[in-house]
Amino acid sequence: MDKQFKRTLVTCALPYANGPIHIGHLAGVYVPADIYVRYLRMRGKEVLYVCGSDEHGVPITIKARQQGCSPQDIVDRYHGIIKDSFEGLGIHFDIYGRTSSKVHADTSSEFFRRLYDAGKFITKESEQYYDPEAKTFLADRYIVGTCPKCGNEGAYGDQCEKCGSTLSPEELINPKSKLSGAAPVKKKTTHWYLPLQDYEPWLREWILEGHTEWRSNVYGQVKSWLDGGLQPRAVTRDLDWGVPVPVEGAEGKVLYVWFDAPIGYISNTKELLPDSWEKWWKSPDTRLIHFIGKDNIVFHCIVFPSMLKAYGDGFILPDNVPANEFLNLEGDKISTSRGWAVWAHEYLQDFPGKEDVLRYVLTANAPETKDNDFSWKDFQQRNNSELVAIFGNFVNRAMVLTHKYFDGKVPPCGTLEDIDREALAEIPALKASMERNLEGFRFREALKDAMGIARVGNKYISDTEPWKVAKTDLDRTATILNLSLQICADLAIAFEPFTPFAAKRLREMLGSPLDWEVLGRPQILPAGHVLGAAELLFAKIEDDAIDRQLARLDAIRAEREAAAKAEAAKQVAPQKDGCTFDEFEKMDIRTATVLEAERVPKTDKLLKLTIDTGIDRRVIVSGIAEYYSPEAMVGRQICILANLQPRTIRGIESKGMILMAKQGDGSMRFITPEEAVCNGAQIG
Ligand code: B3M
Ligand code: ZN
Repeated sequence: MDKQFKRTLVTCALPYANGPIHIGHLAGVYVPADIYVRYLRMRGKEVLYVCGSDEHGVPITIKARQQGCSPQDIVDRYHGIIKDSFEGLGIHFDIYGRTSSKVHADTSSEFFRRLYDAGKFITKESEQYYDPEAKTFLADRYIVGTCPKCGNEGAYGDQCEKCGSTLSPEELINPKSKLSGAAPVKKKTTHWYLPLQDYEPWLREWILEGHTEWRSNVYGQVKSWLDGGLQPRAVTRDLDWGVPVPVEGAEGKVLYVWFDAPIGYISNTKELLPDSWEKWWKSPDTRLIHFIGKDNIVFHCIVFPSMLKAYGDGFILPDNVPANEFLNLEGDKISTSRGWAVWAHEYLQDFPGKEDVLRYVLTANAPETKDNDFSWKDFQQRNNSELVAIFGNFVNRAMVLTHKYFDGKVPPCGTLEDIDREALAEIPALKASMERNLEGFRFREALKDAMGIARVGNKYISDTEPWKVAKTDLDRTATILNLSLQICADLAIAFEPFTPFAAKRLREMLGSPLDWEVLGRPQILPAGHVLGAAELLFAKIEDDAIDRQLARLDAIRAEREAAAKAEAAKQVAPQKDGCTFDEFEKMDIRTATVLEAERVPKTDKLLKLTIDTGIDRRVIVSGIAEYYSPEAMVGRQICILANLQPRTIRGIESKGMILMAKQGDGSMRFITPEEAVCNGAQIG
């Protein structure tokens, strides 16, 4: 790590308080940030760890409207749930603030005003959609209509959630306001814009030349934005929820949520440290790190830095922005609207005492360089065969044997053998690698290093078999257990950033505080040191717990598929080309009754039906076996096209065709007269 910095300010993206947080958020932002902060603290660094809820923006107002409550009710509810989820997972920010606070309103308002006074904004008049009945401008999300791409009638003015297309309100067919149902009209409105293009040369120099060490996904996104040419960005909106624009003539306007939210990092710091916040934001000795997801890169690398630059006054810029890619769930994109997610607060309820397991699995599979997948089977497997079988098992053996043979006291270390020296030699190398990886934001690799120490310990104790040696040589047993306990102490330190709950229990078992510096040193725990009672660090996760989670997801999938099918079934084919009455008259359509029915062997779709047509008994082969069983057909009255030319299907001569109603999803139902009629009645 760069020596020039005295302290580190770590921020995590402020979650929108319009829903709970899920594993995608945790893996993308909060677990890696927490690992980093815990590591820095173990190394004795001065760190401030800031987050809070993002409580403005249109989605919150929509949710409030849907639920018939105020936006404040919504943010109060989710702020509480999110805050508790973080605490539950051991993610303890120095402050978890909120952008609906007074300090935030004052700070962001002052920020805007200063840029305004300094002439840093331009104004632009544009035409925006307006609801003439509700008498308010409409955000794109507030306009619904038919998607021009897929025909979904509930598409939003910014996106169709069914086909995923990005839309603009102009493209919607038959647009309507969500507020009143009225057709929106265009109306002129004026907004303030930050002319980002003015900052382009400076951004190029600062990031493209100055921060080549940033992750390639982050650097690459910044480069493509800059190469594509920056445009002025509106920093205000016509909305009634947010921080009012603090200038004359701006009634009904608020700061755009992406203008005020990053200022939330500053205001939350101010809220916590009203007298000393500036040392965290305005000192070149402070290193600022933003942990975010990839969809937030442009705001943290281009927009917010340009705002800070425009403001001046010594504000520092991020030294790194380790943005992660996305986490999928069981092979599908996480989707809050479809419920396709694992929610943090539900996980904490379903798996009490297993906070570390989620942290561990999300780190082992962290989407650091590409999108990655979370699956429950992998979750179970990593717990059972890594945390339990390697880390937990090793610690348990070392502890239990020490209690058994040495009364719970660290036994003395005698003469070392090759096998001892080899095991011990691996640890400093793993430590050094872990440090490099943690400082380079490669948390998956760092976790592998930590797990490497557990593997060394587990292999050492398996190979040396102190439980056998104890029968003949207690001195040698003492040495083996002494070294094993030293490795337990190493693990208590190495795992503190990753699995802090287990690390704490392990430190308590070992009865020793332990700091980073001693990791890998010989004889961390002196001979004679008294250990606490042995307890299991991790417990096996059984199939039923996993099956319950999978069943929940299966139900969501089934529901989604059923909805998609029902939707497809509704699709109606266009009218065919015209036909003459004579052409129609040629067709002999009449009623008939099914006398016998059987499957055509070796096919899935065909039934062989023997029918009474009123004029004869004949056989028709029909492709309805997917929809009707032979038993269900016998005795049914149907309609047939009697004079269709006979065809031989699978060796059976089929004379005529059964009339079926075919729906958009391909499913079919036969047509039957409303009341029983005689066979052979002509239809026309
Ligand atoms: N609330 C977006 C998000 O959760 C946003 C982050 C704000 S960070 C200043 O993706
Ligand atoms: Zn669509």
